[in-house]
Amino acid sequence: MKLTPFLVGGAALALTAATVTTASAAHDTNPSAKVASYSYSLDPVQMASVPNSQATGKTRIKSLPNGKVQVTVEVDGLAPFLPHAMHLHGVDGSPMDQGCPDGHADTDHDGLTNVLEGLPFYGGILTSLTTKGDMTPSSALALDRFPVADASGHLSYSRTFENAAALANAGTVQVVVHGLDLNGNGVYDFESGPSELGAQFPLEATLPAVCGGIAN
Ligand SMILES: [Ca+2]
Ligand SMILES: [Ca+2]
Ligand SMILES: [Cu+2]
Repeated sequence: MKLTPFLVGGAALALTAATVTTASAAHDTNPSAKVASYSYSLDPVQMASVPNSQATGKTRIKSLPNGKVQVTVEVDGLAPFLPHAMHLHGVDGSPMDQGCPDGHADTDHDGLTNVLEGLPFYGGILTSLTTKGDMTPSSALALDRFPVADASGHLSYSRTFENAAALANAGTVQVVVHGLDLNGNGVYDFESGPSELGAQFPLEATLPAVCGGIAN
């Protein structure tokens, strides 16, 4: 489903806000037409049968008139005390609505949707949602600079930054949060093997956990 951004004045904001709370993925608006704001639910990527995988949350992406982008992410149900790599995924310079992986993403039928199996859906990495420092795709797995879920598995993130790719694609990106503790032992380990992104990374650290975007 393609949703057309609303461009309305302040008088219509109350109505728009109500629309946002009842839709799983909806654009909302701001009194300034120069501010585009997009809110999405974050839904589990993995099937319900995958242990410790059913986190949920919400995200908001704002493109600000000063050329910056603000991204907020709130997730519940993630692996506690572990860092969670998060990215804006999409297609830089060629805005197209992709989406989050569906039940057909697991092409090797191992029961898990891997990062690379999700790529045809959410696209490549435009921005690494780190807590500090570099935010380019080269920080995609900089686990020492990603937010850490608290003792109850809640992750809260907000950062305002300049990033041309994120700004140009603010309305079409997917937000993907990674990291699942499949065996529930409190660490990312190699019991489930290494990530397809690099033998030094446990698969648990890179598996997509939740995803949200315009098409879901
Ligand atoms: Ca798979
Ligand atoms: Ca583990
Ligand atoms: Cu990602």
